[in-house]
Amino acid sequence: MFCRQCEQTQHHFACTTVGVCGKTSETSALQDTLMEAVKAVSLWCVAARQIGTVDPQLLHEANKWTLQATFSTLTNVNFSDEAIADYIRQGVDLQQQFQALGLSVQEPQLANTNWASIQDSIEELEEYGHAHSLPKRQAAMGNDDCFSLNEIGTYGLKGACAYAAHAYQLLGTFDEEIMKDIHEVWAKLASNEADMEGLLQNAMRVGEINARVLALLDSAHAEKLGAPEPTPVRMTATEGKAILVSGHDLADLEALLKQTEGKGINVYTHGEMTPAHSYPGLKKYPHLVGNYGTAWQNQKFEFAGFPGPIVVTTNCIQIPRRAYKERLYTMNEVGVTGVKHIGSDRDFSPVIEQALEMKGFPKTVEPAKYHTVGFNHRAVLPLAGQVIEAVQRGALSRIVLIGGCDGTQWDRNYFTNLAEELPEDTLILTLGCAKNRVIHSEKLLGATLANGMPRVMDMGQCNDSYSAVVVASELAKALNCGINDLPLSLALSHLEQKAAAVLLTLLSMGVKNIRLGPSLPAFVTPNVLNVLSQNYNLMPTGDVQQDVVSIMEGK
Ligand code: FSO
Ligand code: SF4
Repeated sequence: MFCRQCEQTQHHFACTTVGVCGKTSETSALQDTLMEAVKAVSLWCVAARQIGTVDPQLLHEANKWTLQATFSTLTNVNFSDEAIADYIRQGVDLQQQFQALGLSVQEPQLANTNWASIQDSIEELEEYGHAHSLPKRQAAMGNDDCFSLNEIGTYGLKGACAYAAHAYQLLGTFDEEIMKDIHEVWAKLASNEADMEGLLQNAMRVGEINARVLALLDSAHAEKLGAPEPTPVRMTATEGKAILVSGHDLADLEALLKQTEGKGINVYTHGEMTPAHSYPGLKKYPHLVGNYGTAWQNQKFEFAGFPGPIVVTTNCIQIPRRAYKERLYTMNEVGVTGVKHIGSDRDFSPVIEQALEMKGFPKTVEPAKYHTVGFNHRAVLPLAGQVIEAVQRGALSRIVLIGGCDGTQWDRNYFTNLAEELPEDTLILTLGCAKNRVIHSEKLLGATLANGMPRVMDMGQCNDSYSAVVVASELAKALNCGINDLPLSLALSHLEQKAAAVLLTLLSMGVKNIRLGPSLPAFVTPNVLNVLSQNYNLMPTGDVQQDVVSIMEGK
């Protein structure tokens, strides 16, 4: 295997024997095959849209499959060889339906791969993946810098597909323009052409597509569940039977809340589900009692200690310990061999039965602790006047956004230290599971600015990154300046491909001076990094004290 798609990759080089995430060489090879199938189906979708007369049902199925199959290959999503092989087989079926239409296609060699002849066994599907591994594709392109740009586009587009899959979960429909663009970019990424300029533009196009996906997801959340509002969330346990929900998918949580109504079961959020408490359509359920645990990387201990079943709706899942495997349930694109999977009918009966059989929490923890979530752009923009006034009076020196992923590495403490070392007249916005590096800080707990506004405002899941885009754009408009002229700095903690998509979105908007850490991605070559530094002043996180000085100087 050779996988370097995420920040935790071995020795900041690549996982070559087994993934740091636990992914086996076999699963990795199957995922390589699946991604070749995604590109092949995308080539057919591009050709089909060009003639414009293809059965809409076939395109709908291809859209759905593209998003879900891609999502299954993100870091910490699917460790089940059977599930990945099923996605490949569905892709082969789609490809054959397109082939029967007699379309003409770019990259005919890939689009016309005779998958049918190799899909009899999982071993054959793996073999194909080994033959199309990253080093082989890199050698075929023959230019490491171009391949690096191809990888940047690939990982960013994986993240955008995951966000689009979330939007589909909520809406049940696709934005056809977005899907057309996603398929066109996969088709471009299928090419071995070492076209530096074209691949750089392609990466920025991924960022621009992802901006539209995030906007769609943002409106889908608000349309289905109401506008998020600042809401204190109980962070301590309540006596009684319990179910824990992790991942990002709010539609799944809503379905579980409906099915558990009146059953005497308390529902808790975990990790990236925490912002769920801010939605009127979810917080109206009194049995959504609070949050349990912290970020995804602590799940092995936290799930083991939870006295009820656990549902993981989307990323990030880790290969479970025996201590809780029997009460773990996956959904959607998530999969682990031997773990029960809730189907698309969202029938939670087995989860509910198990929760009722278990004891739950023996007593309510007192005193209770609370953390406020819900500073979505809809809640922050009404405060824009206060923010601008505070900036103009000199009462607010800078706004610092700390977003992205959390993870196990000790050097992610950079983000905690940065938040704690920033002067007291700075406002800290958090996003994604990186928030966990900030919200548990005793030093920042309950801190306020001179005008009484909270010093730390959490804008939501990484899925809510659109909030940062809206707030920055609106503040720039109100102050009649460019985004880069705002007293705003960004520090991104990246790990997986959703974070890559968000980074490309920010770059495509022309946002400069982003600090990226805790280390730079292994797939970025020195030459490509030079281009990104020159064009966007993208820089690695450094020494906290020095970075605080530079941030306060607007650098
Ligand atoms: Fe975190 Fe995981 Fe949301 Fe990521 S839970 S690390 S950017 O998958 O998706 O923020
Ligand atoms: Fe390694 Fe990350 Fe790939 Fe897992 S997803 S195999 S940790 S690079």
